[in-house]
Formats: sequence, C-alpha cells, structure tokens
Amino acid sequence: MSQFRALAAVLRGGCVGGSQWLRVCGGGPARRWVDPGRSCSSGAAPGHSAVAGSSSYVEEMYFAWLEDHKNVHESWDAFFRNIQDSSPSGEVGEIRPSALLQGRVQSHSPGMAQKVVEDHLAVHTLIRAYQIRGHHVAQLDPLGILDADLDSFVPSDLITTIDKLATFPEPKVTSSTCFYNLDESDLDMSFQLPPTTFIGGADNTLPLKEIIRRLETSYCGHIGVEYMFINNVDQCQWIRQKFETPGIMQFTDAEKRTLLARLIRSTRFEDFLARKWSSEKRFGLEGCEVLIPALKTMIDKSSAAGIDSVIMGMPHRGRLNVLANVIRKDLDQIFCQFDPKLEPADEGSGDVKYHLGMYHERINRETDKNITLSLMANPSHLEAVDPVVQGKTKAEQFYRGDTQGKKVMSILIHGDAAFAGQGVVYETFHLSELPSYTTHGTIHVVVNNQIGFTTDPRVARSSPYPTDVARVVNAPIFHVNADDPEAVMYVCRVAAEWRATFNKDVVIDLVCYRRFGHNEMDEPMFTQPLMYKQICRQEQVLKKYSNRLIAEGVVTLQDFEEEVSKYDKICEEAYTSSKDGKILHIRHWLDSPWPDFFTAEGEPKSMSGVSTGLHEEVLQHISQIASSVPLEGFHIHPGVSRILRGRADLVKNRQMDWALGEYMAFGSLLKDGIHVRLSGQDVERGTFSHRHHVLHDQELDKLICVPMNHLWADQAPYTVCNSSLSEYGVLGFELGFAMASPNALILWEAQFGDFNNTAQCIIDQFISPGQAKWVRNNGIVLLLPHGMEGMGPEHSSARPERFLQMSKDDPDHFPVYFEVQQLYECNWIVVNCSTPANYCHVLRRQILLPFRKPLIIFTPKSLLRHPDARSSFDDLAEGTTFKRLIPDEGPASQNPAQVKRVIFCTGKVYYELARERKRQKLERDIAIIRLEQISPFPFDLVRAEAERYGNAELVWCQEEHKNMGYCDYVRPRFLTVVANQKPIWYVGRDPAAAPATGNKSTHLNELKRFMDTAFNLNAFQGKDL
Ligand SMILES: Cc1ncc(C[n+]2csc(CCOP(=O)(O)OP(=O)(O)O)c2C)c(N)n1
Ligand SMILES: [Mg+2]
Repeated sequence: MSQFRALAAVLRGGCVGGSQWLRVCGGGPARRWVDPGRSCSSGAAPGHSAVAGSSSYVEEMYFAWLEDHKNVHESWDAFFRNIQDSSPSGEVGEIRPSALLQGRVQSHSPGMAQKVVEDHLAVHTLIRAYQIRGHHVAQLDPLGILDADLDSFVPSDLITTIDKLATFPEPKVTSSTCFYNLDESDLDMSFQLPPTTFIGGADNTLPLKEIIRRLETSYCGHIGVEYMFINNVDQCQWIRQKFETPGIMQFTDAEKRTLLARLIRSTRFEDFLARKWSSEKRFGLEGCEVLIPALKTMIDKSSAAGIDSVIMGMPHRGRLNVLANVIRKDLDQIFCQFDPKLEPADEGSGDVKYHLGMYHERINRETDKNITLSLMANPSHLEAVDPVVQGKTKAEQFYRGDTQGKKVMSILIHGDAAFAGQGVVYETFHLSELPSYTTHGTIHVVVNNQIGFTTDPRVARSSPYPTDVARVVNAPIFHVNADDPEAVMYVCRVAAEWRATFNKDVVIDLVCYRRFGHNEMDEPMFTQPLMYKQICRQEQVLKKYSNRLIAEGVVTLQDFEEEVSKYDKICEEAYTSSKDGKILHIRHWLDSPWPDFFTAEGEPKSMSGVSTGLHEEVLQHISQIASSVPLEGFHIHPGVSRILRGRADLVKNRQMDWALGEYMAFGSLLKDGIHVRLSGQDVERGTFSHRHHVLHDQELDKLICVPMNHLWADQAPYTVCNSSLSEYGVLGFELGFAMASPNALILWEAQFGDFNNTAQCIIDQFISPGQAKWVRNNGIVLLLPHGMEGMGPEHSSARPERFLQMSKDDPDHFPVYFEVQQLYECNWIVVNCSTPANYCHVLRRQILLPFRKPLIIFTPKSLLRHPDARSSFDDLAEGTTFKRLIPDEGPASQNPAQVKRVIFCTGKVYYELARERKRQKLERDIAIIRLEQISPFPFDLVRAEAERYGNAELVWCQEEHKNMGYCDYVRPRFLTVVANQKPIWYVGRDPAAAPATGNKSTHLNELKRFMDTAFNLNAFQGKDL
C-alpha cells in the first residue's frame, strides 16, 4: 500500500520519505523496481515519488492511458478509471488530468484525490480484516443459536453485509462504517486488489460492492477459516487461494451422489442401532452424521496423494459408525457386541464395545489403491490415545523408510470439550514438529457438538474456540457448519491437500450438535432446555441434503429411497447373521497385529527359556566403540574424553559399569537387527552425565557423533532422542511406537522416576492393563531413576508401590511354572537390578522372549558410579542369564545353618547393607539376598533361600518408607513361601506422607536408624508377629 501513502502525500503537496526507489506493490506477481526518471512507458505506479510536484508526469501517464489503458501500470489504470467514473461530466478526455485532479479537488471536495488513496487503503485493510476476523461472523452453528467463538460481537472492522453499509445515510454513524470512512456511494467504485487476495479471480480490480460480497462468501459463510496467525507467507497464500478463488468450491454430480450415499450409511447405521437396541449405550453420531463422509473424503484424497496407511484415534462418539462405515468392520461383528450372552473367547478382561480397536486392509474405491486403516483401541480417558497414535504412526513411517510421511499418516478425532480441556492435546501438538517425533502432519477433526456431557462451552473453556490450542504450532483451523455437507467435504479436501503439500498439522472444527443426551439414556433437557428445544425442531442433515439434491435434479426421490433401503437391507442381513455368533473374539478387534511373531492362533511360537549371554568378541567390540570416538578428527570435550578413558580402563580389566552394561545390551541387540530407541528428557547425555550416547563436536555447531551407530556395518539403527519436557505425551508416544513391531526395544526414561506420575494415565490405562483389555502385547521399557539419596521428596521415588500394586500375580498362590511361563501370565515385569550385567540381561531378555510384556526398571543414580556396582565380562558370558534373585555368595552362604538372619532387599540399599554388615563383622551371621525381579515374584527362588537358611529369621529391608516401596507387595508373598510358618520382619523407614525428607541430616539419621535395626540381632526378640 506504499504507493497510496506516497500518492496521498504527493497530493497533499508533501513528499514521501525522500526515497528515490519505491517498490511497486500493485498488480499481482510481476513486481518491479522502476526508475523515477524513466518515461511513462515504464508503467510506474501512481504512488511513485517522481510524481511529487510533477503534474507533467501525471499527464504523460494520462495520455498514455488514453491511448491504450494497457500502456500504464494497472494501478494508474485503476486510478484514472476512478477519476473518470467520479467525474461529473464524464468527459475527461478533453481535459488535462492535472486539471482533472485539481478540478476534483477544487470543485467537488478538497480531499477527493486524497480520498481515492485513503479509500484504497481502507479497502485493503478491509480485505485483511476479513482474512483475519471473518471467521468470527461465519455462520457455523447449524442450530443458529450459539456463536462458535462464544462471542456474538461483530468485529468493528468487518462490514458484514452490503445492505448494512449501503443503507446508512450520511453522515456515517456506525462503528463499522466509520472505521473505513466508506459509504454507499463508494460501493460501485472500483478498487485495485492487493496481491494478498484471490477474490478477484482473473480481475485485478473490483467494485467495492463485489469485494465485500466475495469476502463475505469466502470468510463468513458456512466455513470460517482461521489462518492469519501462520507465520509463513506461502502457506497463507495457499490457504487464501483455496478459499477465496471465486467458484472454487465445486462438486460434480457424481461427487454429490457419493456424498449422499455416505451420508445415508452414516445416518441409517445409527437409526438401525437405535431401533434394535433402544436402551443400549452407543454414543451415537446423530447431529454429526457428516463425520463419516468427512473422514472418507480425507482418506480418498490422501490415498490419491500416495498414502497407503492411515492410523486413527478417536473417542466414544460415533466410534461404532466409524468402525462400520470407514474402517469397514463386518457389521455382524459389531452387532454381536450388543448381545449380552456372548462369551469371551480370549483371555483377558476385554473392554466395552466403543473402546475396541481395529485394523483392516482394503481397496480404496475412489483411487483403486490398497489402503490399510487402523483405529487404535483406547480407554475412556479422553485424548489419552492422541500421543499413542502419533507414536505408532511414527514407528510405521520409520520402519518403512517413509521419512516425509508420504505413505503413512494419522487422523485424530476429538470432542470439543476434551480438545480444549485436556493438557495432553497440547503436549501432543508440541511433538508434531520435533525431528524424532514428527509424523509429518496430522489431520485433527473436532466433533464440536457445542457441549461436553452436560457442560456448556462458555463454562468449559477460556478460549474463543475449542481449537485454539492448535495455533501454537501454526496449524490452520477450518471451522465448518456440519449441516452443510459440501462445505464440510470441501474443507476435508483442502485439509488433506494441506497435509500432503506442507506436511504439517491441520484442524477441522466440525460445528455440529448432539441430537440426544450424552449417551442414549441421558436427558439433555435437564441442563440445556433451549438448545434441545431447537434440536427437536432440527431437520436431519440427510433429509436436508437429499431434498437439495432432488431439487437440483442430481438424484431422484426414487434413487434416494432405493439407496436407503439397500443399506437398511445390508444391516438387517448382518443382524441376522450376528445372532449365529456365540463367542466374542477380542482378537478380531486387534489394532496392531504382529502376524509373523505369533502363531496363526496368536500364541507364542515357543515357551523355552532364553539365553541372554554374549560372545567375548561381541563384548570386546562393543566396549571398544563405547570407549572411543569412531569419527576421525572429531573434537570432543575433555570431560567426555576423561569418561571414555575411564571406560577404557574398566574394559582392560574386563569390567563394566552401568553405562557399559547398557551399551552391551543395546549394541548386541542392534547387531541382531533389533532397532533400539531411547527417548526421554536429556537421555542423550543422561541426566546423571553417565551415558554420553551423543557426542558433540566442540568446534563445529550441531556436528554430532552417535558411536552406537558405528558398531557394525549391517546393524539396525539406534535412535536416541531428547524429548520435549513432557511425560504424558512422550510416554504415550513411545508406547505407540512400541506397538508397531515386536522387533524393537523401545525405552522411555524419566528424568527422575518421580515424574512418571504425570504420565499416570498412560501407565494405568494402557501399560498395565493393555493386554488384558485389548489382547495386544507391548514390550515398552520404562527406566525410572529411583533411590533415597537425600535429594528431597521429588527426586527420590519412582513409586514402586504403585507399579507393584497393579501387578496381577496372586500373592497367595505358589505358581507351578516359573521363568518364561510366569512372565507370560503377568501383566508387566518390575525389576530393580543391582548390577550392570543383570541390567544388560534383562534388556536382552525383553527381546529374546517369545512374547512382549511391559518392563518397569527402577534404575540407580549413585550406583552409576559406585565402585562396587560393577560387573565382570564373565557375568555376561555365553550361558549366563538374567538373575531373578542374587543369593548371598559370602561367608554366610558357606555355613547357612549358622546364619541368624537373612535380609532380603532390592536395589541400591543392598550396597549400604553390605557395607554396614562388613563394618559390624556380621558376614557369617547375616545373609543378604537381592530380589532383582520383584514382579512376577520369584516364589521358587525365595523359597529355596528361605529353606537354605532354615534357622534364620527373615527380614525385608527397604530404604523407602513403610507405606511405600516394596513392603506391601513382598510381605504376603513371603508368607506364602513359608506357608505362614514364620514372620517376615520389616526394616526400613517409618510410614510417611512424602516419599523422602528434604533435610539431608534427617535423611542420614533415618538411614542410620534402620541400618542399626537391620544389624541388631535382638531387634525382633519378643515382638508379636
Ligand atoms: C480424561 C477424562 N475426563 C473425564 C471424562 C468423563 N467424560 C466422558 S465424556 C465427557 C464429555 C466429553 O465432551 P466432548 O469432548 O465435547 O465430547 P462429546 O461427548 O460431546 O462428543 C466427559 C467429561 C473422561 N472420559 N475422560
Ligand atoms: Mg462435545
């Protein structure tokens, strides 16, 4: 708009900025720089500074224009046209333009020329205002009663209707008209359009009336486009082009018929369920039936763009409909879920029908290409599945080498209240652009029924729209009225194209309504009486759209009715055959099958024990890489160099510390083609600076070296990635990643185990019960730094008690089989390893097992560098395995009958106990036994030890407080082991509310007190059981 400012100044007799070179803004893409001294044929715009004081220049332009309008720049053309149009005689050809200008200025109104400029400025501002705020007045609510942005205010810089502007008499009175100083006499005036709009189509100028009309059509109809916050000009232009270009929203008759057919399926499916099972909860889609054709459109367009796998996550609402009509699950399998007499055939507790997942490969009818659709099983916990879907998508992309998301993509469906309210949505958005977490664009669809259970949006969120969270990642947001199916299909098309073009997230806000209560049994009139009075009057979208297509002649009433009865018949037939099913196979609802890993029946291929030992050469090779820099000329930090030298010294003695033990596990699995991925906050270096899996060149920015990827020529890739500062989102993501393949070791490390509780939902709803609910295995590993080291209440405890409380092994039952069978039956494995070798074994076992279980490892902090917490290479040699329990191997074990006390413990406290025992010279009297695998409980090995030390009293010692740690879990199991014939005494900290004291000396006093008890052989004499 600089030319207008310049001209305004010129016409006011001033000069602009003294610049000799002004940018020519008008006129579309052919932008040029012009020399002010050049002749008119250069086509300089009217804002040119050379105009200053030079009426002859204007005249030159004018005469050139009279000869042929194309002789001058289009902005001059518009300028002269305006003057001509507003000339009283209309005979401008006979007068000099300067006189004309002066004439206008003098005879009409002194500011007329200036007004021309100001009006142009105003029009440009107006266009921009619509682009930014048009969505606020878009007609988004199908019910016509609520404002989608929770505000009925019309932004003062929008005109909104031509009528409104044109009917205001002079002087202009309203804020909207005053804002621009435009009035009805301006409506027919033509204005130059800036290059930042496409409303002109092929025209560069348009009358104001038409400008407003087109802006209203583009921005204030049934689609509200929110995108002007995006800080990328090309992306903004792309969106403008998609929504502003006149007539761009076109559908062929065939497309309209397909849309109608899909709407019929969506609507009649819900009607059918309602008819057959009127008192069953199904969380129907009524009021947003358009979701089905919407998803199908996105999938069609994405398939056309090359996508062949779509992974979806969604909540309860409309889920059965999506399974039936998008994924195309057999209808009889859906209907048989409603049969209360159905017996479950698979082990596990199963889940309600609107939580189950599904995986299906089919031909996309629109593109004739194969496409795999999966809907992830999810808990009731709204939005919790979002990061899980992203992780699974990322993994599929990774394993297929789809580095740009051109083959695999995700679609997430949300409820309006949950999308706005749940923090995990934000956490998931923040993963969307991170290199190791991006899925290269997700299409989000919000089923915005303007209610959450019984709660109105105005009390459920502070943002205007439920979708505002997406703005943080510059995702465009398309709000659309769900009762206009074509508008919905159009935004779906654009969303799919956006994702294919920019590989970034996009949000569709499907503004709809919920025809019934939260579920079919609920009475919505209790809480939303007016809304539901309107809903009662609201015609079904299918009816509205079919009437429209019949009126347009696209289909006949007979066609429509035939299509409806065809689908009704399909439903009836499926209903009949569903009655034959007597058994419910949850296996048929698996979202992530691993067909090659299990037998055809889904069983492990073998149940034999696993040998996790390693060849000496493998140990030597890995340790050599772990203690060196495999890249020539790489400059590492002297501190890191010292650490690597320390490792080399250990290796010379065939010894390893914790970091080396981990190296051995990862390195050896990589050798066998197992992908290893370690993710979490600061994992690359390691919170405790022990790991250093990524070396940073000290002289070249961003030059890094990952030695683990230099182990073998044909090794699997190693991914180690510092995550965003999130637990819920990132753990969910890694859990999803681990679903994609059994041949990968996926680990998430908490910075401190204490922080795992912000991911509690993923642990409680997915990791612990995942297999029981959804019959799918998952081998995710949680590394949770844990230990009472005087670091205060938030840096001490990974809360072992919580994991153990959720372990399903029966405390009162002594199992028959151990090792593999016991692991097969558990819901997860909980370990606290005390040696690097055992840590390495348990990680290797995780992959060598013929099935997958989540593995929770309480990992050490001070032990990382403890001189006693080391292992010999011999502990990892061929033939060695993971030790579920480490017996005492000192003097006590040589004469067990003499032993007076056996202290069972786990983890770091072992080293404190061993030191104190030595100090008190009680090595013959007291045996110390380490439980390395806490759950499932090694009943067999504990019994062997208890029997071996038959005369000794049994003690459980832990450093945690009595109401925490392992005590409540192990005590009943010990009693089962000794058949309740002996007590198991507790030694440890007293009960407490916080996991640890914040006071260092209190910490040490507590330690001393329980150590004293542990080695006081009279401590329990005379005490009751
Ligand atoms: C994390 C979580 N908190 C609370 C609930 C209980 N709840 C179930 S549905 C619902 C309302 C959801 O509203 P919305 O997200 O708008 O979806 P709609 O049911 O309207 O489709 C609530 C609060 C839940 N399932 N999950
Ligand atoms: Mg809702």
